[in-house]
Amino acid sequence: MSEGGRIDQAGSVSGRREEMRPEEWQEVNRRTFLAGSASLMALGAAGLVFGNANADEADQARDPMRVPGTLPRPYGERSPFEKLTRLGGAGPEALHGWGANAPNNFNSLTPLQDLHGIITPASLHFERHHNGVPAIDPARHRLLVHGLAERSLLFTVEELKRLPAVARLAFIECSGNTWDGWREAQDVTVQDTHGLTSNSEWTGVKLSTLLKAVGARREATWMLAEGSDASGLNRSVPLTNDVLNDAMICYGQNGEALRPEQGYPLRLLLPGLEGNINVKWLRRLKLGSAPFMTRWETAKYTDLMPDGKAYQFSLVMEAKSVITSPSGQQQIQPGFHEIRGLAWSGRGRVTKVEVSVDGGHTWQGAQLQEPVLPKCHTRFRFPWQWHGQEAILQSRCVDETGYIQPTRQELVKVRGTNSLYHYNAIQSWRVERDGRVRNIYA
Ligand SMILES: Nc1nc2c(c(=O)[nH]1)N[C@H]1C(S)=C(S)[C@@H](COP(=O)(O)O)O[C@H]1N2
Ligand SMILES: [Mo]
Repeated sequence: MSEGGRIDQAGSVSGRREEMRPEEWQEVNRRTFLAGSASLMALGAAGLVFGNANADEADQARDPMRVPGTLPRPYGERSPFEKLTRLGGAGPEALHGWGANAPNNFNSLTPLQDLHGIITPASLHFERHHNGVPAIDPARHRLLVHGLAERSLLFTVEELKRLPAVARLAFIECSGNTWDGWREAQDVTVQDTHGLTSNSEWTGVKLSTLLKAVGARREATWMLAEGSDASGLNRSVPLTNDVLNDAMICYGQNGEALRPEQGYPLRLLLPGLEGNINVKWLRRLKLGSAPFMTRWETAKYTDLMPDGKAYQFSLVMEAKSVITSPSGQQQIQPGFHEIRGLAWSGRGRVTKVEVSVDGGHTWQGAQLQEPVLPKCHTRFRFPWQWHGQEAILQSRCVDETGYIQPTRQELVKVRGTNSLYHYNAIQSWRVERDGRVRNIYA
């Protein structure tokens, strides 16, 4: 190679590669470690060990600078070193839900403890199927909109994609999320307790666009939404102003088509409302003037109150937050930790998250990471020094309506413990003297 780093006339890049000598590597490693420990000591992080980049013989054979890399792939995959997975979980619905004995009645949980930011990769979005994932050919799929309207319309997926589109970020949370709180499950991870919530960017057509197209009647105050899976899940949706503003029929998730597990090719998105009503594999919307009282909203997806009455159509997912690290079953070392977590509310934006490291005696504001969007996961951070003493870590969320996430005691006082769904109390993680983290019910 010639000097200069120019591209010559033949178009090949010329220039010299400036390489580090082994002595330089050693010097840099020593300095990096010292500088690193000095600056982290300022944060109180003595004891953090840095990986040694020193190149021994074996490492040299693997040196990515000495062999050409691989070619681009038609469809990307994560690094083979990344092992994060969803986890099958028998949630309250799989155990007690409608069709508990149906084949492929299944939950899977998002690994919240190791995710960054607010987007859940589609491949790690939690799943809830009452009868497995159907294989649907989008060319043959139809959406029927009918009932209390001037006309009935049958849409192909392509026709829906031609209509004006909208996109937004929103979480979907199963109302059975955090049911561990009702039954006081012991020694569980945050994936076990809170993994039935995920957050995506969704693209589709506004429901209101379709209601205009069919000429919905004034009396149409409810809508039946029906899925085309083997469970034939169907739910009544109240056509409130909030729903009319928010509801979408989605075909896009995080920039590509919905995953089969999330309802390919079409799903109903009702931001802020319980997961169950976000009907997947959507095939029919029927307008009516009263709820349709399907088995899903009478026999199941109701909340049994202390007086023995069942609360129906408890659809809104109230404000919730959780510290995702440190969290259940993790092992921490003394020193600096950034407490990290997620907060969300089905009623709008999160306005404040407070963190307690002393079991709720004192609270301090956490930093919210932008963007803070309505009905969307919001990430929070809080710097913390752990000196090896027992600590109880908690977070509590306040939303734009002024609602404050309750303690377990406050929640149980109103709701009793007969429910399976809609548990949103403050989560407590106890850090034991040896650094082991365990969930407790404070
Ligand atoms: N057609 C149909 N829609 C469905 C379901 C289903 O089993 N069939 N499960 C519901 C439940 S209980 C939840 S919590 C959400 C889960 O959505 P996800 O699997 O995309 O996370 O989908 C809802 N929509
Ligand atoms: Mo659910």
